[in-house]
Amino acid sequence: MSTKDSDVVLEEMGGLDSESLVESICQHHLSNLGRDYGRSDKFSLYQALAYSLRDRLVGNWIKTQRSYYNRSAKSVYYLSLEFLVGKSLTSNAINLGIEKETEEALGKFGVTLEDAESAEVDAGLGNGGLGRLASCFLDSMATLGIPGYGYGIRYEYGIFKQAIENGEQVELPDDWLHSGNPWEFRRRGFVFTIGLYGREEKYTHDDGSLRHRWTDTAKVMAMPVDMLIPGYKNGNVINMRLWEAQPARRFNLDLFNSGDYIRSMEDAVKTETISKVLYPSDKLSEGRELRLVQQYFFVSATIQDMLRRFEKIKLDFSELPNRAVVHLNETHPAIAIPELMRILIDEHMLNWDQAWRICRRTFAYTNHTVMPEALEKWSLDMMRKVLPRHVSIIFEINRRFLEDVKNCFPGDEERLSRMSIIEEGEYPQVRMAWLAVVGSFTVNGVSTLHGELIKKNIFYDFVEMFPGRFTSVTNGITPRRWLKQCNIPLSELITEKIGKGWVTDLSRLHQLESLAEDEEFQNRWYDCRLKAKKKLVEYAQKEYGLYMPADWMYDVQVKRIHEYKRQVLNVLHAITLYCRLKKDPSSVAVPRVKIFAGKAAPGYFLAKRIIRLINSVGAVINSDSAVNHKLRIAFLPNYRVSQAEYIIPATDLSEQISLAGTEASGTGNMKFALNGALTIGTLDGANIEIMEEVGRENIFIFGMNADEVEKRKHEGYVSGDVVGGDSELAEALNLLADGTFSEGDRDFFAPILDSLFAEGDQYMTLADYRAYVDAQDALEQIWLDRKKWLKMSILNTAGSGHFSSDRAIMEYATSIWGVHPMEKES
Ligand code: 26W
Repeated sequence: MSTKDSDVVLEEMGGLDSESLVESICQHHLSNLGRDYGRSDKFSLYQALAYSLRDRLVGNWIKTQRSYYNRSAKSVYYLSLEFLVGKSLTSNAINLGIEKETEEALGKFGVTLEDAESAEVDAGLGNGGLGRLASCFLDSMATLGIPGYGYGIRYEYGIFKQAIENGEQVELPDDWLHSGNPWEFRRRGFVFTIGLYGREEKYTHDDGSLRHRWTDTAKVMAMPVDMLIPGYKNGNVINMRLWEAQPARRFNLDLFNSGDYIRSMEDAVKTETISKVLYPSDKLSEGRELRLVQQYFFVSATIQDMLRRFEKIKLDFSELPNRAVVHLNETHPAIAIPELMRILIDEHMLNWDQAWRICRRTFAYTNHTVMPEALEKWSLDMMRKVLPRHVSIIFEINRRFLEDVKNCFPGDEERLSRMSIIEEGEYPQVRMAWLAVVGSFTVNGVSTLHGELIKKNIFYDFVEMFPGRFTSVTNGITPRRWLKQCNIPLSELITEKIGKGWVTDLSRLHQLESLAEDEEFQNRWYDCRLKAKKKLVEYAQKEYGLYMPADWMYDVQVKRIHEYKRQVLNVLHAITLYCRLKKDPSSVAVPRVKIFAGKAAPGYFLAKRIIRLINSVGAVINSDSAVNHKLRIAFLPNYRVSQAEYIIPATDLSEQISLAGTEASGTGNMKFALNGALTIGTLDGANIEIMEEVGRENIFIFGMNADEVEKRKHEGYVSGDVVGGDSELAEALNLLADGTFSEGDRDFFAPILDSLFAEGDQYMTLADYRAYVDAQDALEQIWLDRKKWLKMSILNTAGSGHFSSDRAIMEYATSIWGVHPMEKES
């Protein structure tokens, strides 16, 4: 069959009308599920519909991939150890442009799209912001027609499931693949071999040159598992390729033949652990061998896949940077730099300078955090054991780099040790961030402030050497999932007023500005917001038995639990309101429910204690009839993408209260503002840009800015000093200490109090307390002025256009990657 004939098949993979969908759903019940469609249920309908949508994506996926190939377009390889996908059913229906038809088709089976999606399990292959950003970026690349691929690991277990028992976090395995994944294609025939361990060997090549090779390695196979990512109504479908580890051979034949059957099986089991589980920490760099193996495993498979494609077009390797750009999402995939060097030098016999010139033009690196603990460093000993050849390449990169440093800054010995990729000491370490900076042509931060801060602190020495290398691209979020999909009433109202163009050109939301004071529009805006709140009420009641009256203010802080994000500051405010209400039940004007959600890294003791604090304070407040008519606390267990889709549209007040200078960007902050929540926040990360976009008068900014934080630290901040002058703060802290929230156990919250006093209050929670409480008091007055609040809410949505991931991806494409949107093939 010629390609032309088969293209007929591509077109025939399924009609987009509701009748064709009904037919497909029935067919998949028979062919894939082996079930009677007359006895379908939510789960079978979800699965059959997912297969039906996949049928409708795959033709366009093949066409998209072919057109990259036919045009030899330069493509982006977005390497990320995390993708926080969430659910795909509704999102794929929307991007295919068949949401209505899908609803109609499901209606024939007596369920809604929301019902069917409730049977889908979140793909939670990430920890938080960094992973969700990667997924928003793929949505935008597909939507804009930027040629590219997402690459990562197909973890068998994603981020743990959080249960709350006695107010405490309990971690449960996330067995997300338990009932299969209808979205993926597992490509058993397309595996790559990955080497590990072994040793480096010198030898003389036939041409007489002295060469190196990596030998005696253990072998693991990487099998691609593809998930299709459609663009919004444009026929593009890009690929997210996740690698699954498999034993090199079902049986290790040597061992098998020598009769050691059990040991050969043990080896197989060991290799399968590589893609078993996502590391659940977004704080400490783990330093574990398995994590390094995960990183190398997916990087090596990806670079091989990239070179396989490049070699098909039969160009000189020097052309590689004109055909591919490898984007490193954090340093997690930075081992790609020595890996590409190794392949070019050892396997393709390029000399060092040729190979290095190629590498230096191929990689770009995004930094996502200023926390020094999160900067990755690998023990040199461990790395030498796992990747001996790469270590020697890193040494050579470092040796040449330090030569350059010496030439640039003669006589500056200290600088050499600061800038060395190898950190000397009793236990020498490889500094992955330095490796990423040296090996990339661009390094970017994720907000304007963050971009400036990393230049001023962690990368200061490098900026002096490579001033042009550093930049920033402010993060963004996809307006498809984070407005159109999760907030249907509001998005329909917006479309009615300004047309549907905002979905792919979010800056058009500015047109709402002229309606901000229109009373009729405000009332309709209010109705939409109320609908979203009622939807959350129902969800929280059904899933968790929580009660939250829809006419109260929803004051929301949902994100990973971290000291720097200062959930404790929010709790101190809750305790202050509690104290006021105890003294005078009419002293608090605005009824509010403080909603919290978020996971703590399993090994992060204090974060777990903070979860317990939130729940304990909540238990006391919620059951006290003297206060619970005005104040409640709700902790929603197991925060995840699909839960965020309920919470965010229902939020009145978005808490973005990190210590200035600590949150690189934040992306939740953008999702809330887009949906019309008002922000109470510090001048941190992208909050600053949100303020600039929505207007200083439409956001509640409080506390120290990053410069003031620095100054205060420099002067010598003593947290105890602020308590004396603030009786409300002193009272709140006393209640924490005297056992009020811990059934009389005075020691229970001591670790939290110690962090605020004995350990110096690193995140300056107490220093910002008064400004925070004052800002809360002031915003209550605005809440009471309903018209004013609604106006501000509308102006927040209107000013959020800048935070589309489409804008962010266009910035990457033009100012970093040098790639262009594909014109549609005629
Ligand atoms: C090595 C352990 C580890 C794992 C993950 C360290 C650090 C991370 C991530 C960098 C943490 C993270 O998700 N950072 C967040 O990235 C978002 C997307 O750029 C930003 O919006 C957040 O501010 C930043 O905290």
